[in-house]
Amino acid sequence: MKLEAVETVRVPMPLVRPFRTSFGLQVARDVLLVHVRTDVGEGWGEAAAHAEPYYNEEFVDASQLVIERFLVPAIVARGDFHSSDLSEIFRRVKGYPAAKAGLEMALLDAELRAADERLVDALGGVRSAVAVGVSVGITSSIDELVATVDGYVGDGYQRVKLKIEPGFDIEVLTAVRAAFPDLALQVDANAAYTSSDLELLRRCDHFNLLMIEQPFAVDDLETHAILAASMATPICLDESIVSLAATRRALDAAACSIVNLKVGRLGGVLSAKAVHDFCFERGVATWCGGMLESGIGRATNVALAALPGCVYPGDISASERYFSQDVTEPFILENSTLAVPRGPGLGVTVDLEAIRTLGGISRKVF
Ligand code: OSB
Ligand code: MG
Repeated sequence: MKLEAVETVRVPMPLVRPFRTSFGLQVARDVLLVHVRTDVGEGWGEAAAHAEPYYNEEFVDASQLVIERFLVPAIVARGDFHSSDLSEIFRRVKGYPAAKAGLEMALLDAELRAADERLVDALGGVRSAVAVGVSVGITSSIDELVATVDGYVGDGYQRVKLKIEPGFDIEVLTAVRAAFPDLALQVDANAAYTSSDLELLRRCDHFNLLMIEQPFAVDDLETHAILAASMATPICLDESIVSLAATRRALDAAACSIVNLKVGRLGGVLSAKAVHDFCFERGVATWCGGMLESGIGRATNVALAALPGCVYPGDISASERYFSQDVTEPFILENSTLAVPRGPGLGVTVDLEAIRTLGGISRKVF
């Protein structure tokens, strides 16, 4: 394939409700899309970095610059290429996994459409619908959280993830578990705790949780391993899983027994698939995480979640849980699942009118 044109598109997308985590509050997504034209056709991708470098080092202004100044020129310099060459072409650029993921997604979309093949089939997905849950942000009161969870359960979500942080944990879990005794429940701390919180976190064993996600810092495998060895609830890593090598180190250190796959954190859906395959061979469960993506990134997440080793519900909610207007046809919840798109490539159609209405700003790169 040969690159003929690239544009980046920034789309301000208000969230239907604020999303608060231990690292910050989001009221809108600053979505970065990548649109490519190649000799075999067009494609769209999403670079799911956030506006600020609070989840990881990357932030969306930087992702856009890296795409424009380094990643696109590297592809152009190569001339003819295949999507499987991209990890090597991008290797010289350190970091910026969301930028790499967005460009790879757009090129995969173009390449697969030309071959009339679906992303889910190219990856080796085995499901036509994927089990999903909802990630619920930190609220200002426990009553508000219970009411919010109740709303999502009413919408049909059968798995809920609660964001926790010091001071918003045990009391919250006690109330939510009392209100929903049978709900599939898990928690995510986004690295908000330290080794002095081990005793507190062990109390999570009382709430029959599917897992505890990333209690400690990205590079603190040791404390994760200490916690994992001393409680029954499985530990899942998100932020720490930045590459295949990091995954191997985490598993060898017994720092987790479940791995969260994220396209924008791992540098693309192909490296997320490689981490999936590695975990699958080692008998380690995986699932697809989310970054509040638009319909473009969401389509990729749904395809990834169809892989056989993705055995826990994904953080891939219906479009309406995030946005009143998406940039593709909306993903709709059916029996706590989302259907895998049927069309070739990512399988979604980008709504240019919606991008315009939302105030999307396009910049020609090449
Ligand atoms: O840690 O999983 C996370 C959103 C943004 C950044 C990090 C995380 C999240 C979520 C929401 O939990 C997942 C989603 O619904 O997209
Ligand atoms: Mg997480």
